[in-house]
Amino acid sequence: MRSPSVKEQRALVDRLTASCGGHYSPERRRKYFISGPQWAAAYQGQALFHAPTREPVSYSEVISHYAEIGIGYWTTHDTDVVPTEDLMTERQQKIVADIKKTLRKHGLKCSMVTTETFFHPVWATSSASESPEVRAYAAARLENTVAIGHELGAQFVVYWPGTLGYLTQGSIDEIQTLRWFAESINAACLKDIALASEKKTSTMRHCLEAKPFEPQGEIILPTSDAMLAFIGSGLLKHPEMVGLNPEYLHELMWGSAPRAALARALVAGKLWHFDINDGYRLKHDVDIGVALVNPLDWLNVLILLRSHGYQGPFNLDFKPPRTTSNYGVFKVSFPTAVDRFITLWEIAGEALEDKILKEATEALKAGGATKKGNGGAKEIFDANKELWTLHELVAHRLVQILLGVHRGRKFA
Ligand code: GLT
Ligand code: MN
Ligand code: MN
Repeated sequence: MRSPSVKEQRALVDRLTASCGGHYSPERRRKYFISGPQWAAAYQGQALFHAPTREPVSYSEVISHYAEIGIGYWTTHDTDVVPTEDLMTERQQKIVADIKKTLRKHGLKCSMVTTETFFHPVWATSSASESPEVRAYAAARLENTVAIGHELGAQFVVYWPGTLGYLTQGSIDEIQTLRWFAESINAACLKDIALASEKKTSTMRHCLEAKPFEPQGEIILPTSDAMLAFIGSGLLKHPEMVGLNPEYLHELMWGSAPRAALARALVAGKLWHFDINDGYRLKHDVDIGVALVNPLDWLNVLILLRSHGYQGPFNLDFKPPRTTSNYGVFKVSFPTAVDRFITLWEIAGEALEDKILKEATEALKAGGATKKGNGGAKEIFDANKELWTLHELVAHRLVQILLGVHRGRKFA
């Protein structure tokens, strides 16, 4: 094959993307509560051992590209759009006013805002630091994010506590740290209540996001389950305002089953926001696009969420790989991620309607008919033992549905 020029490379990417067999229309994509983070689209490909591979992208570019693609909601950290030194100044107000205009112009809504409490050196001892100045500054930053959220009409605010942990055992007092962390969340909730009553609007949903490690070796609130315990610990003034933003990969990173973690959050009534992506068990936060690694698990996750009426946002918290160009971020990364999600959502709907799965689950729930014996263990087991083979058949059927085999594959 002849080596293509850069211009030909773009044409090749376009042609092969189109050859993948079509895509959902922007109108259709907008029907889902799918949000695109500013930081995901603007990620330049840098990491500890990696220099950036992409040019910076401004919020207006991100918002206009999301509009073209059909991503209806936009999410951001405070410092994704306002430089740290401009926060809580008039300069911030100007930027926020411009963002509002840009969102309106492109027909997007801001659904979530979040505070960056991990990147700047001020957070080296975390936002729940021993230093009272750092803690007061952290609380002010959270309150400021809530104010930005109200200004932009966001319903959700997320807190990923980043450096809330340690590299060396014993260097911090965990109990004190948890109390201090709660103080900032309390300040944010009180600010929210005050703003909502002043503006006669509703309060926001404050969502905690866990990650088991990175950037610290040990994290104090490493999992969604730990965060559920924290919400119920008595340290929060308004636990009813605080819920979860689990991230798919963060649950895999500690070796759990994300679907089970989501189920526990649903049972607690705290699954409010969901970061969607993919990656590998017990490894790093690689933030790969949704369903590129574990499509079957993703199908199962969406079956759970569909059947239990999850109504919250699906936030595309993935990182386009370093090998993808600036052009590719908006031509390939985001549209294909959205389309894989919608396809799996639709397939989850098909699975819920599948006659074989329905009959199998109903039969399992009915249980095997016992004869009129004494109801002992052996009798119960004997009455069910052929029925329970259906577990494996259910798994087989789900794979068939994922692969589209149920639509009719010729086995010749
Ligand atoms: C950071 C983290 C993400 C969080 C973002 C929100 S920041 O990129 O790895 O999972 O959702 O603070
Ligand atoms: Mn996330
Ligand atoms: Mn992640």
